[in-house]
Amino acid sequence: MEKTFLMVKPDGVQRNVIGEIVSRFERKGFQLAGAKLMSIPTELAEQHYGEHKERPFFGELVDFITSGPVFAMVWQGENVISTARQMMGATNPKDAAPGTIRGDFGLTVGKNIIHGSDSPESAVREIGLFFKEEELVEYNKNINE
Ligand code: RTP
Ligand code: MG
Repeated sequence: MEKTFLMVKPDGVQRNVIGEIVSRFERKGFQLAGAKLMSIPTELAEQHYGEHKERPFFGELVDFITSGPVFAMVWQGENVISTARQMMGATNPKDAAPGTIRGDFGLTVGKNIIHGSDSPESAVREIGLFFKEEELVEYNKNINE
C-alpha cells in the first residue's frame, strides 16, 4: 500500500485547520496510518529539509518549521503521494487553485500550511525520519495473528 508523509505546519496548527485537513484526506478515501502533534527539534528540521540546504531561504525554513507544534501524519492509499500533492496545491499559495489546501488557507510561500512528500523516495525517507515502525498501524493485519 502506497504511503506518504504529510504534515500540518506551525501556521496550520495555529490557525486551527488540523481537523479540516484531516477531514479532506479522510473524505477522499485515504487511510490514516499514524499521526502525532509534536515540536520538531532543529536537527530533525535540517534533515527533513536537507535538499534545500544551499537555498537562501533554508535558515528561515528551519526557523519556521521549529517555531511551534506541527501535526505529522502518515496516510496510505492508491496514488496517495501524487494525489495528496494535488490536494495541497502549488507551493506558493498565490498560485494554488481554490479548492486546494494552500489555495483555500494560505497566503505566502513561507507559510503554506502543509508539507507533503514529493516522490516515493521522499515518502520513505520522511516517514522514517518522523515515525518509528511501531507508531504506524496496519489495517489489513488479521487481529487473530
Ligand atoms: P513542502 O516540501 O513544504 O511540501 O513544499 P514543496 O515541496 O511544495 O516545496 P519545496 O520546493 O520542497 O520547498 C519547501 C518549502 O520551502 C519554502 N519555500 N520558500 N522563499 C522562497 O522562495 C521559498 N521557496 C520555497 C516553502 O514553504 C516550501 O513549502
Ligand atoms: Mg518539498
